[in-house]
Amino acid sequence: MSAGRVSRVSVTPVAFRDPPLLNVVGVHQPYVLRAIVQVHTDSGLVGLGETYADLAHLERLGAVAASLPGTDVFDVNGLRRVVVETLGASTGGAGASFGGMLEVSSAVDTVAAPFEVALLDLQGKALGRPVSDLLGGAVRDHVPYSAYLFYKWAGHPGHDDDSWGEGRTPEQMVAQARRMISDYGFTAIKLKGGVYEPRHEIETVEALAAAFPGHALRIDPNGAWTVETSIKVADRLAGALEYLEDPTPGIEGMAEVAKHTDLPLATNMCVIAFEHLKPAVAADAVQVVLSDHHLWGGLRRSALLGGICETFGMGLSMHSNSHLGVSLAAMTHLAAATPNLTYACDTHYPWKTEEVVKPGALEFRDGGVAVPTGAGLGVELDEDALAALHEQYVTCGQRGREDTAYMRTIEPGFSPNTARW
Ligand code: GKR
Ligand code: MG
Repeated sequence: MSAGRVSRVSVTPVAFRDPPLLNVVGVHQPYVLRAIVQVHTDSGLVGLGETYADLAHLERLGAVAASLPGTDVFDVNGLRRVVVETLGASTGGAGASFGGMLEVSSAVDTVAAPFEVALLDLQGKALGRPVSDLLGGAVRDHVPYSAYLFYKWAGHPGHDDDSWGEGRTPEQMVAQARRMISDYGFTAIKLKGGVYEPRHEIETVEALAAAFPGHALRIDPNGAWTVETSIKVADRLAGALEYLEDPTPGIEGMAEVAKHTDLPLATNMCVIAFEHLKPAVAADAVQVVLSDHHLWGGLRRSALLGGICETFGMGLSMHSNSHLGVSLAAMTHLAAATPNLTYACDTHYPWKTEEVVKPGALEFRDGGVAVPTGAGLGVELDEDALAALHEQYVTCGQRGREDTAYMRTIEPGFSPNTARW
């Protein structure tokens, strides 16, 4: 079938429920906002993409959506040109999508990403081949993911407890891990830290290591610790962790920590764009980069990141924000077709109770997801679910990711945790 040209593009913001997961900047709000992109062609195909949905991002997505008709579905470089021309000089403020955790200097990559994924979905549908084939071919047919643990409240204030209950003590965190592992078979565990005193978080990791021997462990405090604290944590947990993720902020800080430990340091915070690779490599600041196609400009540019990591002998893992099934499909195809992505990828998927794709194509089993074999991304939108989650977006009252502001409605004196030791 001919792929044709883009005839129409829609961008639909949706909201899905999220538990009160804690992190260094605060707590997850009751809903996660995402945008579902549908790119229609004059040959009758529809390609899918998924991305963030704060207001500044939605406005940019809308402007690109209006400029895209006429683009050849195989012209991914043409898409980028459209994005650059549409955004012009106004590319600032892209950090709004990350709840205050990241400074993103240009919105070009975050805006281009969902459209690029949709074009690849269309190419695959036209050719009758999965997206992983378009990325060079799957080198694995099952992509491992990690059990992503969060300290959490038992429920959102004013609401019933959720089914996970409180996650605060090491025992509660072991129970959280046990449920995720028994439900999905994960063999890697990531603990989101930066919430409590480092000593408490270390004890949690030690309890996890004792409860799940042989599982690969990581902790990620999102840059909450000083260099000194990070070095102490690295010393104490050296035998327990496969990598230590973003213990301290910035390339310089990470480089200083790296000088004092053999434990690989990983990041999705200080290397978040191609321009950060040169200084990070020069300083030997990080040994593992977490890719993320939503942030790095799409699947092909993420594959390029994989090549750069290979060139410089750095490992590759994958970062996740809260997401739905269109993103999970894209992440799975990318990981399947990236030979040096050898760590289990992150996913927030187990925390989610609502979905926009039809069931069946993406199942977590044996610690991961089988790579969809259908054409394109291999997932189909459930139009009724999309409409319901869009309605939820309209009525939920949230218009951005505001972990700190939400936390302050509950703990007025809260300021992002910079725990010292
Ligand atoms: O969902 O609270 C969260 C995470 O902290 C997320 O925002 C981060 O981007 O998953 C993340 C990470 O730093 O690895
Ligand atoms: Mg991280």
